[in-house]
Amino acid sequence: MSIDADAQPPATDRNAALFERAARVIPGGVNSPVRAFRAVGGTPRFIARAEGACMIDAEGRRYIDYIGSWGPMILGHGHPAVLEAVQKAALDGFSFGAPTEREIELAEEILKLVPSVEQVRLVSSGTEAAMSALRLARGATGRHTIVKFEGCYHGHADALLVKAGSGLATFGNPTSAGVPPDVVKHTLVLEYNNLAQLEEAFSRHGREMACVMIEPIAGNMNFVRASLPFMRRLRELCTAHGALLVFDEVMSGFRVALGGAQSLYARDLPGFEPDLSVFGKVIGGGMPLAAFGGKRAVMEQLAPLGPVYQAGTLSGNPVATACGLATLKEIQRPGFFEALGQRTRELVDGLLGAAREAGVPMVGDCEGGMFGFFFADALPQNYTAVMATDKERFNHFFHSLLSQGVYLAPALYEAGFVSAAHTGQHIADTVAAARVAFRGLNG
Ligand code: KE4
Repeated sequence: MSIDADAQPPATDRNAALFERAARVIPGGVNSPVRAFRAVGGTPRFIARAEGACMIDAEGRRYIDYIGSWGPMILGHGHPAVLEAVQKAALDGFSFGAPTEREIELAEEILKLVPSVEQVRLVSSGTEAAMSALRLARGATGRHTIVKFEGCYHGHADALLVKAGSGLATFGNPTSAGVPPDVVKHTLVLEYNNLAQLEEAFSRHGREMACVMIEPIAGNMNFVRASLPFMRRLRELCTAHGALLVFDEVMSGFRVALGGAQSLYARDLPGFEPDLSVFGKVIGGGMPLAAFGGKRAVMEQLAPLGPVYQAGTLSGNPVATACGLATLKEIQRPGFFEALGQRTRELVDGLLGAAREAGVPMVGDCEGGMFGFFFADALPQNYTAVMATDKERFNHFFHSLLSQGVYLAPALYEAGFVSAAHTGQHIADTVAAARVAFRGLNG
């Protein structure tokens, strides 16, 4: 394929210079690995500022932003109401280490929007929320075994950095150095959407299962939905065996719908709800804030009421809660998700239409403000299928769009995000850039 993937800035470019300087003092030059562009190659862009649907890099180049800070920036960058709320909160104080009324307000807002949550605990990152939910599930059930799915990411707590063992439905192996095998020996890794494995896992291990943790729409496999039959059976099996169903909605929560992915499953499976939910990203509006919540009987196992310890210096931080609350207020405006969903659908349909015109095999899906696409003939249903899609074609596509001022997620296994600040013109410009990229892919 002839696209010039070397759409890289010259070494004199400030991004290249900053990357070189960063690498001297920060491992890999980044504070989170995916930002280093290692999956797609090339030089990461150092962002100077962002406004609305766009980011501006150190060279002053403007990009239409489909990362949105990996989900939080659902309103776009610099929304006036959010900015005002943060500025006002900051003037009142950054952090007190004592309870505040705004933490109650945010907790009440989450309970209002997510009926399955009767109590919620605020923390500072999705990793911390998922790790805490896991400990709570184990503490509340008195069991050790946990189940996760290959391709789902729940942050970097040791017990969750696990890949499937050899064969099906086996206890996992660490995906990271520094995680002792003992720490993951209770973690069972199954294939997403695989009903047979689910049945086998519960028949063999159901009695010792504390919880099953799942991304209900898997954004860490780009965009893969859990099928209705799979999710229905998962709920039934968890209930039958006394295992807690934990929805990791760090990415999908308040992003795919106002009530998260669980509200979509409840629409199709009357009465459906998880036992615990994990949130992040959107609820902080770009500030460090995440949460986990669920049934009161389970949540009251947490210190200081119960025996499960969990804590945090900056948990419920006054400035972060102001940012999150202002964001949650805006996304509740009438028609917000209808408009966002239409804009995202317009993007995906535009990209797929351009691919079809160019004879490039491409599939895609979206829900609310979250989308994904694959260079393949059919939507993947699990991690193995995602990783079998055309990575080289994705990477060429990524760099062609980046060189044309469109910033997609720099890895084929990452989802993309549209904000309320994206206009029809942003979408049209993106589709036009895709047409140029597809001409190159066929050249
Ligand atoms: P954080 O600790 O990064 O706030 O959240 C961890 C997490 C938990 N659960 C889900 C479903 C998530 O998607 C994440 C984090 N998502 C990644 C994007 N794939 C964040 C980007 C990064 O790691 O830099």
